[in-house]
Amino acid sequence: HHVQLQSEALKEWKQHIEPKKNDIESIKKDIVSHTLETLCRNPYNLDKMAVYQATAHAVRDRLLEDWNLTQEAIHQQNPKRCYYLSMEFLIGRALDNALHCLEVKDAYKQSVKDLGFSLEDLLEQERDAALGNGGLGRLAACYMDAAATLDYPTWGYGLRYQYGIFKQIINNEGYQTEVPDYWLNADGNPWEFPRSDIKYEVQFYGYVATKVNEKGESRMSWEGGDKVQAMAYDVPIPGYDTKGCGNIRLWSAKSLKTFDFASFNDGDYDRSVADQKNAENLTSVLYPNDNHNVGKELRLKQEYFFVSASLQDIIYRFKHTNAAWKEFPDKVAVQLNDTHPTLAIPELQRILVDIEGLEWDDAWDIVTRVFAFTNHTVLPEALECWSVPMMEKILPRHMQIVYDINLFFLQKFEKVFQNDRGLLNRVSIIEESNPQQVRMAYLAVVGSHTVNGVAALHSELIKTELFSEFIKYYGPEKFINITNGITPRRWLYQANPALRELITETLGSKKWVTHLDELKNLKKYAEDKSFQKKWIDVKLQNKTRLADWIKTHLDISVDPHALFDIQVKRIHEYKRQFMNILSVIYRYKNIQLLSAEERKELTPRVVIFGGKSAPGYYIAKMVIKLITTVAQVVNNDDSIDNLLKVVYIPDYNVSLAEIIVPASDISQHISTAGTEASGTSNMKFVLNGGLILGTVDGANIEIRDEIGEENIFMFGTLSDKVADIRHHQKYHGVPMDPNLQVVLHAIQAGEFGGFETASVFGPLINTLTYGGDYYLISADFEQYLDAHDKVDALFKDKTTWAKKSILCTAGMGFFSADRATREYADKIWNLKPFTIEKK
Ligand code: CRA
Repeated sequence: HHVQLQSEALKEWKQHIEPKKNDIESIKKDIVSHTLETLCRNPYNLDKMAVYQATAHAVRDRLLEDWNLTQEAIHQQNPKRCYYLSMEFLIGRALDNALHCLEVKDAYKQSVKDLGFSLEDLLEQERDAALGNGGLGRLAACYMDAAATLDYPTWGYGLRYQYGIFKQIINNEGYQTEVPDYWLNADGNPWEFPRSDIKYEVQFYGYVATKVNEKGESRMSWEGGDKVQAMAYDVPIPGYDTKGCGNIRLWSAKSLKTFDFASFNDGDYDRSVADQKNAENLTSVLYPNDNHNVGKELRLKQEYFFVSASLQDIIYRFKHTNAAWKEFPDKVAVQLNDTHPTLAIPELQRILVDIEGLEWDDAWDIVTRVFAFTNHTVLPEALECWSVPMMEKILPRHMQIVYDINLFFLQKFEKVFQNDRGLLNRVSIIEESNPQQVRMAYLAVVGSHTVNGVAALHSELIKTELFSEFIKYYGPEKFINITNGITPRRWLYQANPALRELITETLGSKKWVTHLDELKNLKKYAEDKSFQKKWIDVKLQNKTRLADWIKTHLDISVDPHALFDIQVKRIHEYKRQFMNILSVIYRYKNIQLLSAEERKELTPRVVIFGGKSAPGYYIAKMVIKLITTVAQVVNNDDSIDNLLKVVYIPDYNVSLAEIIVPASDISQHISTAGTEASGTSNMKFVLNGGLILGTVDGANIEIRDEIGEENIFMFGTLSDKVADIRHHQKYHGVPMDPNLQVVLHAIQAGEFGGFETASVFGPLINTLTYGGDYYLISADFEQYLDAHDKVDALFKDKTTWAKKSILCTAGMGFFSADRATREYADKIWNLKPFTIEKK
């Protein structure tokens, strides 16, 4: 680090800086001066992007006041801090969110209007910060919002990918194609602060030697290899109703001029220049897999780069307080968001033993009191494993340390469970395959003091299946549940202005925005006719907003009075979008058979899909193709009297979710029981008064318990029955549901896209037949269709529907990210809020 200078004069002058003002005249001046000075644009040379940028800079100045206050307060109070390590932060747009959190949106709207622009237009200029795949990354963003709002001294750490999750294009043939998301385009990103003074070196490759340290002790030392530089970028995270402001520190890889030519490149100059470019590749792209692990070398390097830089930064800050190492766990909590940052465990152990000279056991005691681990999935294909030879090459010292961690763990384990070789093999951090693999989830369990699942059922499955052998040793207390939560700021206050106003007016205050339990006071209006009318009107407004979007962007006309049935999430076999579209085909064929009289009785439906498939996930891509093909046929069939429309919304992302979520009558969360750890969009839809059609899985179960089982449509095989059915189907074939059979025949007969297209769907259909129907689509199909019938019937009864919808919103207090974050702080981090003024 560079020399830190102190200036008394600067300290003195700091007192004279006037706080920014929020009146319209001041805001206009701020925007204009940013236009002229920050952007060097003039009134003859403006566009919406420039005015957006100027407005964003004006808002960010206000955020920064809070940011600086916060850092000062935390510095002075020196509380225990928590660091949330996550390879993904799916933030979305920042401007609208900041305007709402600072409660200056109206003033800005007027100011921008006075200057000749529309704020809504400007908001549309912003690119999403899409540094995540799906639920896991969005969860991290929601928790940062909550931590900032609750004044927890919590920072996020992540990677500053130059390319976020790809942009999805649905081509003319109805297939997904991918376009890179270069979100840090030439316009620049006003929401990040480059910290050129905060840089660390990160090492790769090399070898391990023994060295004698200052105390004369012999220690291992990691020598040679490659070095890459990590530079910090800070992203301020506004809190609501507080002067506090949170932070996510993202690392960007830069090449180092001081390259280790001697030991690695051996004077090979041109190669070393090429390697410098390679250094920057480290943080160029987010891996676009959701719930799927690929085991690529570059990914391992990203993970280590991330944890190395973050730990160096955390330790630098800790050392600044002159505390002794044994106090580290009292000052620092680190949460590992899934196994992606698990290398932090051997990395901290390495720093403490090799560099700081602590004894192994003392170091290990510190490590295991600092880290806690959140597991987000039980799907085997998602569990990270790294091949031992790869780790040995890239991180030779860490591999040794992992072996030692494993050895000491197994030795202790063996004392308790003697003479059970099989058991030792099953709990070993090293899998004895060829090549051997490091089981990262096991390493995370052994190196953490607490392991949590993300919904009640999921946390049970962790104990009974994933980590069942570990319970025998650690006891059950180490494994806890913290059900996921979502931020009510973005997902109701910001995304649903009409409902926000109705709720605030009805409850008489905005307390609900930070105390979501207050929503329960809506229950008493559930049967109030005039309230129901307003409630229904809000929903209609939001459906109209979405219908307009669909008309403008996709040129499909949908009737806002029809039932909006929505499934938006990553495309995955376990999420069963396939089952959904098969039921749509069933509905379509049924409508064709109905008489004019019968058709009058049917509820018109708009079935909306959205979501990205991993680029290499063939079956998921076929599901998209099937949906778009069915949409083509159905939407162009004039004979069905607009009773059915099918819409595929391309490039589903956070910004689109903000328009889609408030517009659902029904949303579908229909994973095979036991596969969806929690789901979080289920919470968003219900919070906005949408009913759920779902399976008995993930957080659906707790949503049911909170809102009442009469207010949710649930169906399907229970999780404890799934394994038996799979086993049976594997050996005795899949009993094909008769209605499903009809649907599959229709596809095979070329009713959707002709014979040539039908052959494209062959492999997809085979997953149900020869493939053994692993996700139980056939087994659940009848119950699924029955549930749809119930939805249709109930939708005709507007009053009952409105009542249920109100009770949905009213029952969602528990699912606030504030509650979840408090649980982490109380049960895992032992963290208290710091003191700062309220707004
Ligand atoms: N894919 C789960 O599948 C869960 C989120 C956040 C997931 C979701 O059910 O809501 O995490 N798991 O807890 C995951 O990413 C690596 O595992 C997800 O987003």
